[in-house]
Amino acid sequence: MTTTTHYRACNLCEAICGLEITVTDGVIDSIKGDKNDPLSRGHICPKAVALKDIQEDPDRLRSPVRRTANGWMPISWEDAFELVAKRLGDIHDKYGADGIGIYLGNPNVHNYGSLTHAQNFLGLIKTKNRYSATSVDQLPHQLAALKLYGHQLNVPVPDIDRCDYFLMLGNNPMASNGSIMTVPDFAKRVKALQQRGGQLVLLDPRRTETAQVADQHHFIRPQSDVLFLLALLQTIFAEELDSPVPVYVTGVEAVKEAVEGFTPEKVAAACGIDTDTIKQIARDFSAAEAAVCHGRMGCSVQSFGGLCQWLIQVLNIVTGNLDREGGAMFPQPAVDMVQGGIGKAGNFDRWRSRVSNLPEFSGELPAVCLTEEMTTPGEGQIKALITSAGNPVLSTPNGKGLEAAIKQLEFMVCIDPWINETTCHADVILPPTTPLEHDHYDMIFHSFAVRNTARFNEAVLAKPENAKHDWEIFNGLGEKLAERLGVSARKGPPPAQMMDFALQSGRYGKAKGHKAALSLKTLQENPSGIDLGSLKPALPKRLQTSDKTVVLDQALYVDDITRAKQLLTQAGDEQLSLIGRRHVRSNNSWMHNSHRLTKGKTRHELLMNPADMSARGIESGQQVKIASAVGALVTEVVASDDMMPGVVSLPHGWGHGRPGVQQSIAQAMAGESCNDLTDPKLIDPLSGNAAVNGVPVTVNAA
Ligand SMILES: Nc1nc2c(c(=O)[nH]1)N[C@H]1C(S)=C(S)[C@@H](COP(=O)(O)OP(=O)(O)OC[C@H]3O[C@@H](n4cnc5c(=O)[nH]c(N)nc54)[C@H](O)[C@@H]3O)O[C@H]1N2
Ligand SMILES: Nc1nc2c(c(=O)[nH]1)N[C@H]1C(S)=C(S)[C@@H](COP(=O)(O)OP(=O)(O)OC[C@H]3O[C@@H](n4cnc5c(=O)[nH]c(N)nc54)[C@H](O)[C@@H]3O)O[C@H]1N2
Ligand code: SF4
Ligand SMILES: [Mo]
Repeated sequence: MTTTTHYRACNLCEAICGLEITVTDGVIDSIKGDKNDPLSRGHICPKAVALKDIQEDPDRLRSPVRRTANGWMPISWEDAFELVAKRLGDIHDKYGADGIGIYLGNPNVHNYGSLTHAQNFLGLIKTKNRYSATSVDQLPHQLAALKLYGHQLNVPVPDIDRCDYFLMLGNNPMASNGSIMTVPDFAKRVKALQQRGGQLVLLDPRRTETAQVADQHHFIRPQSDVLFLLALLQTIFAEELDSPVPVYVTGVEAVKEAVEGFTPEKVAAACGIDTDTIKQIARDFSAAEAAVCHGRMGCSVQSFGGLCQWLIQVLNIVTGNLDREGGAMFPQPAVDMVQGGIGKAGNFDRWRSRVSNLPEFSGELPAVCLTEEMTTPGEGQIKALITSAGNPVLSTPNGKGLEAAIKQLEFMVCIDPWINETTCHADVILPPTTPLEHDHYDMIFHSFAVRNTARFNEAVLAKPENAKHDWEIFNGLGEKLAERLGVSARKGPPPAQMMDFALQSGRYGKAKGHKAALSLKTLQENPSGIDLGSLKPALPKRLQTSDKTVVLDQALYVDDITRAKQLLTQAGDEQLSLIGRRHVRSNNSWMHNSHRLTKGKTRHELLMNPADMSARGIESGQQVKIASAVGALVTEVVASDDMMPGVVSLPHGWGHGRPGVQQSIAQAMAGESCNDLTDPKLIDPLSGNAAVNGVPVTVNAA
């Protein structure tokens, strides 16, 4: 018996926690936090330990399968690549490139091989029908980054380790470990903030796990953050609490004018927050030594997501908190997607979707368009679908509608380790290696991290014979499709080699003469990672706008303020508002086949305020029917004082009882999918992002 110790960063969520893993004869013994990781400092959560379940899951596919009249049959990699290339090639000939749809799911951005190599295959298909989880998630952040700072990934993040006043909207890092804010060990960092006299103020329609550690929590009516933010700005300007802005910022006067009518008195009822509280937050925020406002899912995946993310930037800027220690700062990672010449700056609205006329963003259309682009006949209709690391049937609005549309496709191929709610409809499934079977460098989330660090790790477990990494699958598919289309194939060196080049030529690399002199080799010698220090001011140099200015008063945003006025008259609305939630033992839709994460009591019930329940004659534990404009479902309800009256919460990612799924543990704790209730018509029209929070529903005893 030989036992070895390995180091690896966890790539399941955005937190990039360092792990220390012991392995005996190819079997994982233990998974613990790596105390020497300069970012996570030993923190881990239960999902990391469940990597063992993923690894050993008998339901996980180990080699490609093909749908036949007699069920799923094994197929060799070579034959699978041939088959996919032939079918896609035929569809390409018959319907053109737009006949092929592409959906990229969330784990792609956690897997650097997918980021470096997906284009070797997907780049051959010049389709307008490209979609991803971005538009059910952080598109409003990327749009604000592009419009204000010139690059879709140039996003400032809260400098939590040095701020004194943290205003948080619609973000639950105690469960999610932060988002567009890579912050492993959020709890310890908040405690430190409080110990130095600072405070955390949270606005959320649910008294969340984060509310429990916050200094103040206020219920806010779903979707009304935009009014709250406008009133904060109005108060700050009216009371002259604003700070001079840097010379590279223009348009403050126009913003001042635009927010003028939104007094706290006017918005209080619509927000569900009293006037004095709004004023106090405005005053405290402005008076703090260093303050920062951050808003996430609750503030982006809703009907004013675009405007909210712009207003948050404006608030940080006019209070002097952009690019200053303790404020909103720009990470400067070793492999820099913004300044390193690697990531594309991005584009917006170069074309529109065929059916709903929604804007493109960086080559992708909003995910809410996917179903209608499959079902609406005409030139450009999707006839085949490629998914990689995605489960849109559970994660995009009106999953039932998408499911029905997928069944009508001529061909579907999925790169995914499991037969789940989406992949069960494929013709071919190509399963990649597991997280612990491939090496890892986090290309994306160092760009959102609250501290600059770098970490590269080798695979923990040997790659099984006949297995392929995601990047090898993309290369294999690319080679065959290029052959079929009569174009030349692109392969590129392995991801680690590409990272070595990027590290060496990057900010901390040999080429720059930096004392850390990062390269793949230096990171291999320091498997717990290298600390590159706290965040440092980066502007105006880091601005990617053509004239190196930040223009605040852009028509796209200022014009949308008019739409916010409609919310003022909606106060007192009798309908219930459906929002989502996350749990530390769950990861979107795909870790419910882990017995470690699903044991104990279920966690996918509807949460509802007791007053709303008694008004409808409903008791805790009862089955209820939830209905929206697109569908209805029956599930159990649990009474919760933590819910704001008028608001109910159902997590997404459940609903594993659908026919065709082959995940035995998940099927046993199936739950229902809240995206069978969410509506593709509910969007943030500014960005095209889905609005899955704030869905009007009715709830009655079933
Ligand atoms: N354990 C775990 N961690 C995860 C994930 C996971 O599934 N499980 N997923 C990862 C991913 S992909 C992401 S994007 C991040 C997301 O990270 P978070 O943004 O922290 O995600 P949520 O927990 O959905 O938090 C959104 C909060 O917004 C509140 N909310 C809903 N509507 C509104 C509103 O209109 N206004 C306000 N102010 N609040 C509102 C909800 O009550 C909820 O508490 O988490 C990542 N980390
Ligand atoms: N109502 C509602 N809907 C939501 C949200 C919400 O809060 N509420 N959150 C939204 C957000 S933030 C997100 S990010 C999306 C997520 O939406 P998706 O990305 O579509 O869904 P996931 O559940 O993350 O599914 C990931 C898939 O990738 C597979 N997978 C895991 N690791 C790998 C890998 O390394 N390689 C490959 N090839 N496959 C892999 C899994 O088996 C799974 O099928 O959901 C969104 N949908
Ligand atoms: S917080 Fe995220 S990165 Fe850290 S161990 Fe948990 S799942 Fe992994
Ligand atoms: Mo996400």
